[in-house]
Amino acid sequence: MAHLHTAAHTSLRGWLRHLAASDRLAAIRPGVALEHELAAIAKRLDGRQAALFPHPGGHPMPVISGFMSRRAWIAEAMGVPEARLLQHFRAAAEKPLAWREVDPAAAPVQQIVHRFAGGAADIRALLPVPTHSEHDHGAYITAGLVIARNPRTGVQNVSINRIQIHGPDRLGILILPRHLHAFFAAAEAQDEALEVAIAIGVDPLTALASQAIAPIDCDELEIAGALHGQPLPVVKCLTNQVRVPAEAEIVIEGRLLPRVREPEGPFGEFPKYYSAREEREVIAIDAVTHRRDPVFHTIVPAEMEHLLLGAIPREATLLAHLQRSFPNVTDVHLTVGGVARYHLVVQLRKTREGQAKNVMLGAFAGHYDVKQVIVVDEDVDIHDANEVEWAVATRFQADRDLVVIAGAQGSALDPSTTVGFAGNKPSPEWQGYGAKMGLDATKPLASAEHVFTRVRIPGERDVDLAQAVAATGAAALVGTPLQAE
Ligand SMILES: [Mn+2]
Repeated sequence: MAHLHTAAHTSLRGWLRHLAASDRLAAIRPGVALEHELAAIAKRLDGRQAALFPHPGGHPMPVISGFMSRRAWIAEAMGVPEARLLQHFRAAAEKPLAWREVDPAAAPVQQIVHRFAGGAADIRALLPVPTHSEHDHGAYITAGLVIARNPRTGVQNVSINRIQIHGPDRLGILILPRHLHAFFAAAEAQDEALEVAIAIGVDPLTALASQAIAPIDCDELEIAGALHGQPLPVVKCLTNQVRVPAEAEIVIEGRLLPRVREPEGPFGEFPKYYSAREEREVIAIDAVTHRRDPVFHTIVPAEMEHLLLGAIPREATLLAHLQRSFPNVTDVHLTVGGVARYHLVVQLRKTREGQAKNVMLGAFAGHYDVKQVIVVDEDVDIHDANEVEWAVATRFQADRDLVVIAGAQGSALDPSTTVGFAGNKPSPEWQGYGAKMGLDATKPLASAEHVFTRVRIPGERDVDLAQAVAATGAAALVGTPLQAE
């Protein structure tokens, strides 16, 4: 189905109705178990249909999963052709649109309020939080947009962090050394808590915007506004100063506690391995607000929704980064097999010999997670793994076209970087220490006639199979089995 420049989908419920109308939303039988069964069903439908779970574990609040599990769906939510996905995201990230604050009365997310003071509420009873993978410590919020304010400037940051349910009013959280980490470090240095809000159940474009690789003083909700083509309506939390999407399904209001660490994990992460149980930051819950009939969103870890949410903003950033030095880089793709983080394919309109190696060095510098770069020519479809392998098979020689850089910074979640630490976990400054590999799979600019001419059958692309295939059955032409000798 072709969806050319239509309006962007700015509401989660509108998007779910749109998926339902095109047979992309499966209604699951009521009452599946929150522990493993829900995630198992969502995983089996991953990339084919989103799944809506009524009464999961008997809970009145339904769970939704997998509504962003194809690249084409995300382009459709943006209202652009798939080929324009990265440029469109990049344009929004470069030109954010300030949000618009609305009154609580105009904010669906504050229709129902649960205050937690004095043990008045229990998060475990309020929300249907699934347990996903086999060795996960327990129930995890995996699709929560964590919003916090820079303690110095008040500018907000948005990130998705994994959040473990610790107790009735307590959450554990993994905070990687990025923007939220910097805000909390500043608050903690003053012995102060950091106010946070966790928005669960937002529209696809707001979720995608939260993953933008943006400067620390950029509020990702403004990128959401740019993707929507209109300012995002936000509302002030009831117990703190954080502004949250007014149209969200659910918001948890709370505080990151200074000088408090509690065990969090293990948890099955995007590389399809577990990350270990360690002492990590803790959030105390002050309130939960939600719509009258909320839907709880869960992302099944390491599946397509998780991978694409990370991949598209990274691809957009890497493409912009490369094109600043190499305007003849035409496209990039973080492959699914490379966990949408580690393996990058770059498409290049090569103009000089050796250029592919410069491009791969630029890509390694673009993001430390990038571990392998394959550079191919413009005729190779970088979204087709067979095409990329064909280019490596026929245009690459390891002694000439391979670049290996030893001892560089990589992803701390890549288990192969722990080998050689004799059973001990590497200390933080050695985590992710590993090698980079680049493959120049471009053909030479000059070669003898037909050496690198790709086989093509004239007219192949123009064949109209509906016209070419005869209406009469083939059996009449070849005889039936009974007539055969
Ligand atoms: Mn940020």
